[in-house]
Amino acid sequence: MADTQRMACQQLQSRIMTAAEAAELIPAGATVGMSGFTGAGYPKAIPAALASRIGRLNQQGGDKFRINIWTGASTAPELDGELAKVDGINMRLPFQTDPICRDKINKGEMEYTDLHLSEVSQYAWSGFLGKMDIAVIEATAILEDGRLVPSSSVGNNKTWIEQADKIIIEVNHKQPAKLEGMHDVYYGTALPPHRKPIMITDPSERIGEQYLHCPLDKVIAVVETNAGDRNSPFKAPDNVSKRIADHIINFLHEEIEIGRLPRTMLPIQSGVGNIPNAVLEGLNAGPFKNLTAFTEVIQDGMLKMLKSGTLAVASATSFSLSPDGMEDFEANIDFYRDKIILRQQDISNHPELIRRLGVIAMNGLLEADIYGNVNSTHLMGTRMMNGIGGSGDFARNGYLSIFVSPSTAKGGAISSIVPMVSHVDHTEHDVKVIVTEHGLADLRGLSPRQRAEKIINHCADPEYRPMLLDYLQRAEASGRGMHTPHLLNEALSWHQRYEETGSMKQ
Ligand code: 0RQ
Repeated sequence: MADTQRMACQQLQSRIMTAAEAAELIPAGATVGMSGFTGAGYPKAIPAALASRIGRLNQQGGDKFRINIWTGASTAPELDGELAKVDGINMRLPFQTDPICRDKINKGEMEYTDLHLSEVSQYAWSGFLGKMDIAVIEATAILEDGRLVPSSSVGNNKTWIEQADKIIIEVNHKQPAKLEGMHDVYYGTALPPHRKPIMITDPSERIGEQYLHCPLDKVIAVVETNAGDRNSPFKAPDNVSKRIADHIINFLHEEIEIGRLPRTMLPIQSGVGNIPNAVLEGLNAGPFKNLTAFTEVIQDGMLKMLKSGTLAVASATSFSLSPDGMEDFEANIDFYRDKIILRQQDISNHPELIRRLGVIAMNGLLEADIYGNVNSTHLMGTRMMNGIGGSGDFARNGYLSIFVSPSTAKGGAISSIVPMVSHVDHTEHDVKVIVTEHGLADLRGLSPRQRAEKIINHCADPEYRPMLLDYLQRAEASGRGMHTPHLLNEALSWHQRYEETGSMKQ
């Protein structure tokens, strides 16, 4: 596609305008569906233009100008950060990672609802969230007939385009033109009782179309941009990440030897971050060939695996690449094109597909308790970190759900293994394996007390082990309930101690 062909739709030529002009079309109180998933494919110009308008208006006093923002997942400082800075966000959903947003949420100045990412479009379709006024969607190009070539994420864009009364499109000339053809947008979804099976039996299968349909009469503005995605660098895997990765890789080898995993493995899902990236690097260094990924996000490690042949195909909804990863992707896009499929997030994270394919899910945790319940969202039970994201979609429905974390945080002041988690995202019934740098606890088929022994002895930091064993023994001795023994007046005392003294240590 030549650059001049990025805006091939004649009918929309008259609606081309500046970001500031387009931002004027978004009224106070609007619910706006924006594109964007893990720092990819978000609108680059309109959010900042809107933030500067909101900032001006809010300085004049009177009622605050705020909007509700729904996205695919996290975006970037240019969107969440700019709008949060001017207090322009009322309700934010379904996932964010922005420090300014996080601060506002935790001060009670912004509403936030974090949702399972597979479920967001169903919520919108069912009317659970109210009406969407405007969709602001980044595209790589607009075809002659008005269909959109999606950009570096698909996320909820199909749903936002369908649900919104009005649509604004940002055509980003910086997005590689050769993204065209990588997407698979499925138009067969429906609400119950009209649902049909989703016919994917292998991550490589395509069931949809390469483009997003876009009703031209709803398009009120087109803005041309030329800016790259957020693309944050990854830290090189440190010793802790490498040890966690080694435990997982040894475990997967053992599962193959025992015959509980096929030699070709099963499709992998990997959360974003340094530990998951280290696991991917570890898999890449091993003997595996032609693996598949059925995941949300394609990160640097997956590109390396595709290049080496460790991975044959990756199905996701978005990229989350470092600057080096992006450079490699653009330079070798012809190689990657038929090995990467970007789907909407209600398909990339679909429980039916995750269960059918038997996905091996690997996600991060903030804290786990001795019985295997996992908190991946709330710091000390009250303050939001990021959100559940897709971890619940994959953890509950995966063949194996593995949760990873360093055994301590804040220089050892916090133990990641605690008597009782201060918030539950993934219950003991969903969590199959927990891994820290000290070891791996395979919890399958164990009773709560057996799980506790394993988690404490395999995963907890040695400094915290005696405290955890002491808690367990005293809870058992209390004679209250021997199925899941707890001392109710002490179960959250470690968190309380941290809040009061800055350390969980006694
Ligand atoms: O803060 O850097 O200020 O010290 O939390 O901790 O160990 O660097 O972990 O970056 O891998 O994130 C669960 C948040 C882990 C992530 C979570 C502090 C710690 C540090 C980060 P500092 P780490 P990671 C796919 C799947 C939910 C969404 C998900 C996440 C900071 O994995 O958001 O899985 N998961 N999505 O010091 C207080 C504790 C702590 C703690 C760590 N117990 N209490 N602070 N920290 N443990 C992607 C999508 O869904 C889109």
